[in-house]
Amino acid sequence: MAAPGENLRINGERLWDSLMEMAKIGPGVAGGNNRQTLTDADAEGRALFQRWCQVAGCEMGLDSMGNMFALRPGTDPDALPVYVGSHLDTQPTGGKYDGVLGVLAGLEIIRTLNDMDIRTRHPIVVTNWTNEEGTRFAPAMLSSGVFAGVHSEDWAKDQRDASGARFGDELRRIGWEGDEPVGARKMHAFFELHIEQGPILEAEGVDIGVVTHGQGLSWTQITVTGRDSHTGSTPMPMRRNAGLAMARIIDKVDAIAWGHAPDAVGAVGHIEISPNSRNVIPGKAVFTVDFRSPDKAVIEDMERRLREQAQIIADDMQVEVAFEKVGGFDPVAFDAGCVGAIRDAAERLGYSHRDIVSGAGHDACWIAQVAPTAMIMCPCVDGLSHNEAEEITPQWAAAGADVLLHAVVETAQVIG
Ligand code: HGY
Ligand code: MN
Ligand code: MN
Repeated sequence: MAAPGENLRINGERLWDSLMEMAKIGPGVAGGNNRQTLTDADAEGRALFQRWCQVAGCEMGLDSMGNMFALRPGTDPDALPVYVGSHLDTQPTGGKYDGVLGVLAGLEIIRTLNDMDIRTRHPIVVTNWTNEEGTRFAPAMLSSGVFAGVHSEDWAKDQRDASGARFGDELRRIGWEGDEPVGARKMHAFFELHIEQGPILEAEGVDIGVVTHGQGLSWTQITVTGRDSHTGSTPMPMRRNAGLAMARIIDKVDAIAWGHAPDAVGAVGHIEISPNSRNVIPGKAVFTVDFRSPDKAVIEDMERRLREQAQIIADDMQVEVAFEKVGGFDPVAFDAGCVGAIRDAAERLGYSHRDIVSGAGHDACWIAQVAPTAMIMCPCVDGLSHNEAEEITPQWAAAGADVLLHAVVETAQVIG
């Protein structure tokens, strides 16, 4: 396939303006975003993205999980489309670029091809995957997981947020439940541009991460049940303190991850304690353990150690402990052909690049199960993400989008 000329570049200013415009929707309290999935802010961001896609001449498809697909026709109607995209939903204290860069860089590719009147044989489709973050409704990458056949649609739509709201009801309430059967679409390839969300590229002064693999993830929700009682009048030996048991288990999570240094990671970011009253020994604690590693056997070993050690703590403290796997996926190797197209594009465009394993999970990790898939990463300042202070530079955004443009256009085959 003929490679595009190295002078084929996106319009970095236009991309940056679109990122800043989208960032106005669902603002956080410290300069980032709180545009959680299926909220009114999510609906507003979707509407803006749809308007931009329509102005760019795309036809918008919408499936029954709310996944959005903006199609730019190719010259061969029988050719499977090349998909590009990511997610517009954010963490509650999220940044302006996590996911959003990948969606709007996809739109920028369409805008650039329109400007230059370039036609491709394969159609190109820009995608917004619903609920990548998994923060309001677990698990992460929920709708790309349904698309890839990993989760059933019914199970996904029955997921509930902390207030008890049901995913399917919220999707319908915001008016973004489509008729298209989820997963019906077939892809020629899928490319996702994403900020690294870690420190490696910036520390090494490298413009482009050529993502060869995504590390695996495991989410175990633990429920500890003790007994509510008075913090003042209950003698220490009589207490069945679910909060203290949780604290001791969380300490073990950290030690288990360190036990598999340097690649494994572990933390607890979600904690619910009840009755959460200053003068009541907590009788219940619910929390989610997040383990990750590039090695599946290490993830399984960390899960096993967690259950063993949590059970010992529970028995010792006379509390009950229950475990529920609420999310996870195996380490994924991306498609060598797509990875090569990305690496060649970075080389052709003169951007420094290095192979990298994704520390975070992405929709591409599920889509890799149904189509040749690969990812591109750009650096982020101090490697910080899932924090309102998340920052990138316009140059990093443009470099990532240029490489995405070349990889997509080469794969979609330029006709003229
Ligand atoms: O959890 C993740 O890795 C992603 O940010 N949803
Ligand atoms: Mn993301
Ligand atoms: Mn994220």
